[in-house]
Amino acid sequence: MAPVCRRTACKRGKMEKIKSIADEFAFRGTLKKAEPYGDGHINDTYALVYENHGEQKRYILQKMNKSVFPDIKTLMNNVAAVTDFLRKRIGERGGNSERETLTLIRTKTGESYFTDKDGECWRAFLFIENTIAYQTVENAEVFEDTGRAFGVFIAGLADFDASVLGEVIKKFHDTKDRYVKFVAALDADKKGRAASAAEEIAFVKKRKDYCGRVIDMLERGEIPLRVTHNDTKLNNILVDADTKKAVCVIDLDTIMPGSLLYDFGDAVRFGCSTAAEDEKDLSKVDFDITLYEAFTKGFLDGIGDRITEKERENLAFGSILMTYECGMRFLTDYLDGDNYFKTKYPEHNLVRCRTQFRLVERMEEKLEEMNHIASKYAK
Ligand code: ADP
Ligand code: GN1
Ligand code: MG
Repeated sequence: MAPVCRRTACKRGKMEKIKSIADEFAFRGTLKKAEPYGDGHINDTYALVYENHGEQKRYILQKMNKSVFPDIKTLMNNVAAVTDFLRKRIGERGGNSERETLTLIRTKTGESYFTDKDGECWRAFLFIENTIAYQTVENAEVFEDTGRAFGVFIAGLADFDASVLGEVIKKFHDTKDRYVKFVAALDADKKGRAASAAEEIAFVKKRKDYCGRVIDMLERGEIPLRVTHNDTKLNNILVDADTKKAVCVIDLDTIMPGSLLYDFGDAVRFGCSTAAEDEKDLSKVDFDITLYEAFTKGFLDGIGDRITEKERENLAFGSILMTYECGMRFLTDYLDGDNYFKTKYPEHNLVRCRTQFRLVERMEEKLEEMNHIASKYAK
């Protein structure tokens, strides 16, 4: 008998498990294929192919990350409430609700998720076909349209009743709290990694005063608390493969009350970089102001008069803050031993942190120009 390599056996075992989990959901037809899918840092995502009366249909199956989201019930209530709301809205304007928002596939017993015998939680969605989740911006027009879609998305949620949403991750974009967690990880230095990140640690400390600026404006009521997505990176929006128009905002796990500056800033953080989030060669990492202008133009067009003047004035700083915060989160996770973000090698989080801080520096240099762009496209 040919020897079975351990890795292959392990993969096969995992796929057997996926098949048995898939069997719990109300998919139509026979499962033909299941494979890992996408580039998310948090959940384990699989694409499933089912055959029904000779026709193939794909679905997304996800194992949710329970250490990131300890309260899966609240998380799934949020996802169901938001997708129900969006589905109605899309229907009212004659859109295609199976394409323009996520559609949950329930379990055979009608639940929104399934808990397996190990306590892991799974959910499923219709696969939104003929779309692309970009890892880097293809061109300015596509990014402008992404900005418009995020603007429309936030404006559309303005009428959603925030009181039905639970706070799935407490203090998610509370940068002051992120700083406290960073200091705790640094003090503990569990893995003895602080010495290898001295420059990055100094970078965070030097900019400590950034941490309170947005959260304090929210607390003082100077900018509104809204229902926001909170994780608006480019691969969380699906773009039509033919028309290159934004189709659907996905990854709704972190929908919670927050600031519009978080959503704008996080999209800029990821999309305006000239390199990947984990590029090792920092000479390739720069902030593309042309892309920033395109995104800002689209976003302000999409959100229309729903944005306040104070928010608009702070769009550029919001971009710096979200990039600083994300870098600080990668650094904290590096110091803590990589417990949060998925990593492929031991310095992965440190490498990611470095790209973020390079972007922060470049944005700081261009702050005035960025502010000018926001006022240029004011409605
Ligand atoms: P994570 O929280 O790990 O980022 P996501 O929900 O963003 O998980 O899913 C990971 C990736 O899977 C996305 O970036 C996208 O490429 C793909 N994906 C997720 N849901 C769908 C869907 N309904 N249709 C098509 N692709 C999807
Ligand atoms: C995570 O889930 P994903 O990969 O879309 C993270 C974001 C970070 C991002 C950095 C729930 O996003 O907050 O900005 O990685 N999501 C969560 O790439 O922590
Ligand atoms: Mg995602």
